[in-house]
Amino acid sequence: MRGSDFKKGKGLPAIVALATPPGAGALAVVRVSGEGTHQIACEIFRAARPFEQISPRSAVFGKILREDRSVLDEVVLTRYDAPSSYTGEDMVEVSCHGGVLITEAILGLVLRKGARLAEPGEFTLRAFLNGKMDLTQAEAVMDMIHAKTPLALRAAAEQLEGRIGRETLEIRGRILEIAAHLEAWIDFPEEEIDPATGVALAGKIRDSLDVVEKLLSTAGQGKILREGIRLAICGCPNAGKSSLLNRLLGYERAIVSEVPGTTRDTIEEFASLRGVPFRLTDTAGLREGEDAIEKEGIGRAKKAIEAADVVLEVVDASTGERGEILRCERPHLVAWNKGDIVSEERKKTVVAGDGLEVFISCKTGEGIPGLVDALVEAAGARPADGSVSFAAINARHQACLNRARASLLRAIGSLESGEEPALVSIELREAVEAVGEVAGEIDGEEILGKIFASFCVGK
Ligand SMILES: Nc1nc2c(ncn2[C@@H]2O[C@H](COP(=O)(O)OP(=O)(O)O)[C@@H](O)[C@H]2O)c(=O)[nH]1
Ligand SMILES: [Mg+2]
Repeated sequence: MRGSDFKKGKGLPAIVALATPPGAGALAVVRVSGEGTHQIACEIFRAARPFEQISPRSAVFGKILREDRSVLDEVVLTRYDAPSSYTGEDMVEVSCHGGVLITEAILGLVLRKGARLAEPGEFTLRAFLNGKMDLTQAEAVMDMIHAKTPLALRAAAEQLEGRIGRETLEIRGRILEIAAHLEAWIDFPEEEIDPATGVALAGKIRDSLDVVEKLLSTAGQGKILREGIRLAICGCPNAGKSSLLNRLLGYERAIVSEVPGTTRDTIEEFASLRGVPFRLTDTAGLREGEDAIEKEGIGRAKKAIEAADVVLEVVDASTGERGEILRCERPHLVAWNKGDIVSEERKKTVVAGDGLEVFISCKTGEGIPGLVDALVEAAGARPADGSVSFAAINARHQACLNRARASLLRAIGSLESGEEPALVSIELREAVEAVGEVAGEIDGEEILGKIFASFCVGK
């Protein structure tokens, strides 16, 4: 985003970007949006009908011509007229053949005609500035693109539909109303707030606080859906940690060997377990390291264990040997491995039965589904009532709502201790501002620029 472009409304200069990933493919899409887009299209596109006669929101087959009128590519061009487009501006989308040179040549041509390269997230920023979507919906676009599991995708789709934005704007409206009510007194300083009204106002603030807290309670879900649960697989050398990683992934990612100390570095891989995103880390077995590299690997293993949301200890049930595990507050599961080579009798004596210990065999697959259930449960990926909350806030929303919560609590405190209405009103105004920021009531291009800069180019 360029500072000078940052004016709410129409008339921002044309930007162009490749909307599809770079590289060879059947098709690629080049997107152009902003002032002058249709003029550029008139100059570079030739079809059976002139560009001016193409109706909005229709796709037309034609040719992209270089300045010397030679044919660059045969394409399908879709025309959009403001405000009925993704950005709310005049736009065209060119579906060309997906070659690196072709897309570069089309981009170059559009740039020479006066557009500039779009910055990351700039199309979506314009959609936001033109009131096509609120900020939570803009963020949902990115969440959808980056969703790694079906659950994450559903949550993003729900957010794209606008639920979080609507809920926060509704609370904002309610707090604003209470503030206005209060400020009516401030204008007549001789009048005191009578206690009954004070209690009623505090009750109303508490109602808003409840909604804020309900939204805040979805933050954990949101973090899981967006970032995944960090699971550290640890235990003694040769317990079967790497075998278990491969089992959970469904392919042979880590080297499995009977030689203890084979895994020297930590290996991190993403897995979708029952639709819940997990970041699995296979670690070096915890023991007194034989050499410098293994020692370094063990150091990394300890760091991975410290950073994990859930710790999974693998124990070789045929030996029962258990090494040093870093005890911590986080859920700790024990998987007794190699169930295929221990007797049923021994299994009975080993499993403590507190629900966090399971018998498995990486060789036969025995017990793996049960382990996966236990992992999903230990991670708290599903709320206790078994439902999955699909409107889960992100870290930015959480920060805004925490500020709002603190202000509302202070407002209630001030009101109950009979302080000046002006003080309560200041707190309420702060809460209004903080809640409003969730959906994008933000002053300042810098903050918006930061939010959109994490998007990808062409979106
Ligand atoms: N019988 C049997 N052997 C296993 C099982 N899981 C792993 N192993 C063997 O145990 C050895 C160590 O496995 P590995 O996954 O490399 O252990 P790590 O050092 O903990 O990563 C290898 O020879 C594996 O084939 C199992 O469930 N049953
Ligand atoms: Mg290993």
